[in-house]
Amino acid sequence: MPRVWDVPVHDSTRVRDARVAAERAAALAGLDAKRTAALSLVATELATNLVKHAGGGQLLVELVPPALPADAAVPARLVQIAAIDHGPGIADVSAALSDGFSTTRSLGAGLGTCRRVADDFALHSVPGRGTVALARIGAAAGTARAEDAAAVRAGGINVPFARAEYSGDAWTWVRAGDRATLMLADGLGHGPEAARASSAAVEELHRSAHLSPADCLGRVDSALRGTRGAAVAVAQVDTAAGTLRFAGVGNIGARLRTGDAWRSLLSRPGIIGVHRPGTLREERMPWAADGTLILHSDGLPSRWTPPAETAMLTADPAVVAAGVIRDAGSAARPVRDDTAVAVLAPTLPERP
Ligand SMILES: [Mn+2]
Repeated sequence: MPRVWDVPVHDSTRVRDARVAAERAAALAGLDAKRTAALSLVATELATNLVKHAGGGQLLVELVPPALPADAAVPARLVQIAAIDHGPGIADVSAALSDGFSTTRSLGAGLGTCRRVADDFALHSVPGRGTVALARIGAAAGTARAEDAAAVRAGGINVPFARAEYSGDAWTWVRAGDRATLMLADGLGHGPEAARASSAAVEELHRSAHLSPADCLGRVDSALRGTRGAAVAVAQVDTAAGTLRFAGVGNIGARLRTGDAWRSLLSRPGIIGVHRPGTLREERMPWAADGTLILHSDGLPSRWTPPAETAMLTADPAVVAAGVIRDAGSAARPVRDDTAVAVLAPTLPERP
């Protein structure tokens, strides 16, 4: 089930909470002592930075599939830490990532060390708007390498309603040959029963990724019988054919960027596992080499603005997801449900 630690970090007493969350997630992901220590160091540094530089923020710790997955029926799980703030931002990101850099003469490890010990590390900052810092550490180093990657990568962020332990939303992705399949499921309501439904959908996708999106949905529908059901959308990119196929049932938002324009992909009414439509229809469209696809649950306000700036669009997909959630939120629109955002984007030839 999608266990997420949502740690508000507004003063230094919460840095310990961040570290404890990272250590619990490390245990769940089966990290050894060395990798657990690395993760703990990253959590401490990112949480400390939230307090010192951003006036506080949010630290999300969860288990995710790798951004560049190997072909595998059983997905590797990494621990992902995302630190999200509305602070003043970092004027010079590359300087902040260099070893020994400190704006407050801290004795902390520094972001340069975080980048070195993490399997993936990304930092996106806009002066005046805030910063997203993201790290992933898995049980074994180098499980996915850029050079053997498919042309796409994926990432996401999952925020449980009211800081619950489990999110009723879940997302995953899996590769089968030239096909990369991204799925987002929103279990009806929230809490553990919703989480059970969306986790069942994730497990089924890993058995069905060789199928078309409509057939995946059919399998997921069978797998979810007896659960309370879920809204589910499946998007499949065939990188060799340059096509995207999409099928969704229930309230999952989907936006596709082609060129500079974003369009919505529509799901059909229904609840997977409870009452599915008689025919599961697929939409098929070209997938541009620089395309970006964003799937989201209805915890995100329906009116949100997709990212436009290149630095964000070329960032790690989970950074894109974190930015979408951060920039869609406002005090005037309190969140009333779990919120998950999953992003499929091109793999960059050169990663920082
Ligand atoms: Mn929902």
